[in-house]
Amino acid sequence: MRTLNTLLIVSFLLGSQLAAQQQASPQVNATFIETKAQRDRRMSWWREARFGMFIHWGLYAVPAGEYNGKRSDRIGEWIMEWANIPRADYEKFAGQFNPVKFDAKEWVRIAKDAGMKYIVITSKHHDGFAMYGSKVSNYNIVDATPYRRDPIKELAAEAKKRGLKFCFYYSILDWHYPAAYVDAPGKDPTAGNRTTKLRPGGKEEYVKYMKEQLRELITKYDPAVLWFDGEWQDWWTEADGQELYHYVRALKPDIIINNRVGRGRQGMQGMSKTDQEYAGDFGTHEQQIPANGLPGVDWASCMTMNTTWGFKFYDDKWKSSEVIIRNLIDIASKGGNYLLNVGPTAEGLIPAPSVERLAAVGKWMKLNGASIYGTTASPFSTQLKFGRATSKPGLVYLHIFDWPTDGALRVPAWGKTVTKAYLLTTPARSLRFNKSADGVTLQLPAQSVDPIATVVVLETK
Ligand code: FHN
Repeated sequence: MRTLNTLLIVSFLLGSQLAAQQQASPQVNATFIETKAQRDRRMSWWREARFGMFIHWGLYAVPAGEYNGKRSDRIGEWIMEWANIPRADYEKFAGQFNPVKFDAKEWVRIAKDAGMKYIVITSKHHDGFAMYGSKVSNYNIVDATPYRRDPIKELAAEAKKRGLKFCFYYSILDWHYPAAYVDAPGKDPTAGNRTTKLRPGGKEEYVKYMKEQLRELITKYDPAVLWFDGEWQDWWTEADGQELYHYVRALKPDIIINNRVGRGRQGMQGMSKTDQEYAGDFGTHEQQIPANGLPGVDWASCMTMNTTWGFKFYDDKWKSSEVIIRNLIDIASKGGNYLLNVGPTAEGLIPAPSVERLAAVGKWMKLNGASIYGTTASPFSTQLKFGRATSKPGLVYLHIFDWPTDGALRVPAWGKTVTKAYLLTTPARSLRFNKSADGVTLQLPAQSVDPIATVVVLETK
């Protein structure tokens, strides 16, 4: 009896919900109950990784943010929506899409050298175009473009070769699906739109279509994560999300699926509501970082490096390397992963400003990666004035953004006893420190190692 209760209790998020659903709706056809230990094993690489590359690449890179001379400060991959481009006109971009400069080796090198451990690429975005050799739809890069090659196949192979996890983004919203139409004032019924409607019988048809695409994506490329999106459609329900979640896990039991498969997500804040259990293994903050830590919760923040996901040739609002590195530290100090985006050009190049910034992140990660990978959230109950903290058993990593002018760093007490302190880059040279009731004061060298963030390690007992 105890074992059963434990199983039911630990099969959180979905197992027990599924059991309820099965009772509620017999059409659910995949059962997935896992113990906490099994979930921890499945999630472990992802929790260790902390840093990944998001890639938004598709036909929208052809117009690159401009259509009939019309530009917008809206995100580039939504051009079919904000430029009100009818489906038949948008399809013409396929004839112009020929990324001859695409080099899987170079893309994976850029990600790996930045310190990234996984890659999530758009297999299909809202425009419905498959960036891989799909047998389910000929609206794909191999059959519908002069390129006639499958870049996803090359990228998956190279990522595996270089030890990076390969993952897919997949949009539930599909502006190209024949049964979908737009019913909005001033919009062409076949253009893009935040929401679509499906003709009678269209939903069953489309769900079948999605499943066939997901089956070929999983069986052909063996992705480690499925990053769903576009789930905010009126015709898409939490029950659909649960069902799709189990369908995908039945195809690949150790796959990890984000919380945008169902309807639990609370907008850009990204975490699932708590009024019931929702489908998904991790929360998805977008373009934001939670104010406070979420220790013990699986979540990731995805972010652009400028202000668009898909390439826009005139978007030069690039974040600085300092902001990006401090975001990575801030997110890790709150127990989350950072999924940082690049939007390659239609030629197949990652924009130079992105490459430069990723190289700068890589330089910092080369020296300080231990203070990010495999860490958990800061043990301090309040935000540190001088920076952030991450932790491992018996270790705390202080990330110092503001170097104390008097060299004295005051660290508040948090219940552990400091036994040793040193700069992460010079472990053999211990730092002197004084203990008091309200914490320890470290004596730091006059100069910081890196003004963006210098890491001090505290050994504790
Ligand atoms: O509409 C998409 C958008 O194009 C982009 O893919 C982001 C990435 O997380 N998600 C949606 C907006 O929330």
